[in-house]
Amino acid sequence: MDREKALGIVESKIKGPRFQHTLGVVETAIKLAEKYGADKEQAEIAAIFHDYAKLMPISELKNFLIAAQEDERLLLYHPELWHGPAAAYILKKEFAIENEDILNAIRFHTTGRANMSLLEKIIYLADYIEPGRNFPGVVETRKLAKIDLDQAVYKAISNTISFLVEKKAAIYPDTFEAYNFFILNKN
Ligand code: DGI
Ligand code: FE
Ligand code: FE
Ligand code: FE
Repeated sequence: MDREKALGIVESKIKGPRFQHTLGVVETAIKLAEKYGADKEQAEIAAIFHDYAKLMPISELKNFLIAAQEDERLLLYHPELWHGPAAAYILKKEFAIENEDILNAIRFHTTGRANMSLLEKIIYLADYIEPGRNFPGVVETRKLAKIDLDQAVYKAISNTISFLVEKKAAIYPDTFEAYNFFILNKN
């Protein structure tokens, strides 16, 4: 699918600030792909669609997770975690996007997971550091992104976990496993 068509599909679904965020993720993901040697077109498509399902009603998201035979634990956690897996399912079913790495980058963009692929890391990080973001720690993470991809992704994940602990939110196992993977494999 080409860029313009993909952007049109997404814009009709998520207008306004959420679409501006998506454009920021696209720009950032392409830069990271260039820097770290990932496929730029794959990064672009994954970034364009990553939040495609963000504004869907929870009941609809839930039906997509069931249809996709997604990990049932997701349903026990916050619905914020559902839009990535739902978007991956819809892309495959409705838009015939078959590339598993693109689908997984979208699927895991909120939680991360252990042993993420290069493309998964790029989308996770681009979502965190795109120019419109202003979380505490984002400036530091942007600096790291220019030097070391793994350190930057680790920083984004550990910031997210601290943020979740602070607001007493449940932490999904994939989020912890992403964090642990970087700690255990640090050299
Ligand atoms: O969709 P976006 O807002 O662009 O970003 P996102 O898909 O990365 O979602 C970010 C939100 O998800 C953020 O508020 C933190 C939250 N999140 C990430 N991992 C977990 C989580 N929330 C819970 N409850 N548990 C997690 O493990
Ligand atoms: Fe998202
Ligand atoms: Fe994110
Ligand atoms: Fe996003």
